[in-house]
Amino acid sequence: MHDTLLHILNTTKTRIRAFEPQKCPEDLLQFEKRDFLSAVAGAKADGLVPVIAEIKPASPGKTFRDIPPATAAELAWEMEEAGAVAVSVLTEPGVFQGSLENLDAVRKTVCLPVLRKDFIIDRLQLEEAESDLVLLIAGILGRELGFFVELAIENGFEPLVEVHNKKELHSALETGARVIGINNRDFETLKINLSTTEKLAPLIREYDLDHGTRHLIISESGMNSTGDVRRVIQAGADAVLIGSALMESDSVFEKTKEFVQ
Ligand code: IGP
Repeated sequence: MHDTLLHILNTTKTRIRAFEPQKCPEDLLQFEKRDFLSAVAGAKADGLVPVIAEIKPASPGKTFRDIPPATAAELAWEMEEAGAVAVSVLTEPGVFQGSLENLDAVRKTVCLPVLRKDFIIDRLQLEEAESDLVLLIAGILGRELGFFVELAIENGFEPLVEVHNKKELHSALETGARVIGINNRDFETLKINLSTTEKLAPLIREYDLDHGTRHLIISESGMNSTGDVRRVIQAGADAVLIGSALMESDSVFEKTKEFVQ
């Protein structure tokens, strides 16, 4: 087939997908916050792995794909169709090549809860964009973590507090956050070690037993196979956050499905 025709067919496919009837009522699409905790509980009840699928154009030293807003919307739609419980959207425009426009396009397209993935260091960042969850990185916010957790909650967000070691975990547990992300990637070396989840998840479960609380544990980064996912779930994670493996695959739909089932 001629290249031009192939191109037309491809763009037509994109156009048709873009006009797929929206499943959510207009008001829900725009304004109401979507409940992440129920989404996770629902997937578990169905015997599925709760997967937060991430739209990530690039990561340090690596470019995956060019993702303008229309493409972000299409990828999110594939993730939703494949059974993901939430979509994470990088909005950091430099190293990760993300954008607030991508976040906006995704949240208008799917009904899933959407996580804003960025380096939040200023309260203004909590006012500039509409998302359901917001990432707060304990290692970056330090003593201000508690303040940002409260601010996020006041503004209607579900804060996902990211930790990488015991010290950060302890400060996360002192806040009112219900969702804790264990990042398997070390920010200093950028190396992945899934044993980070195996080390920290049991400490959260212990804390919960002692305090009568129930945190939701998300294992983040470095998972490439269903074996990897099984390993962190076994360690006590309630859900997984996967980016690179999806961005590198030919079919985001198929790859997401593989992790979900
Ligand atoms: C996804 P991976 O290895 O599947 O692409 O990881 C996600 O965990 C990662 O993008 C991430 C991240 C972050 C990105 C975790 N914490 C903080 C930017 C900022």
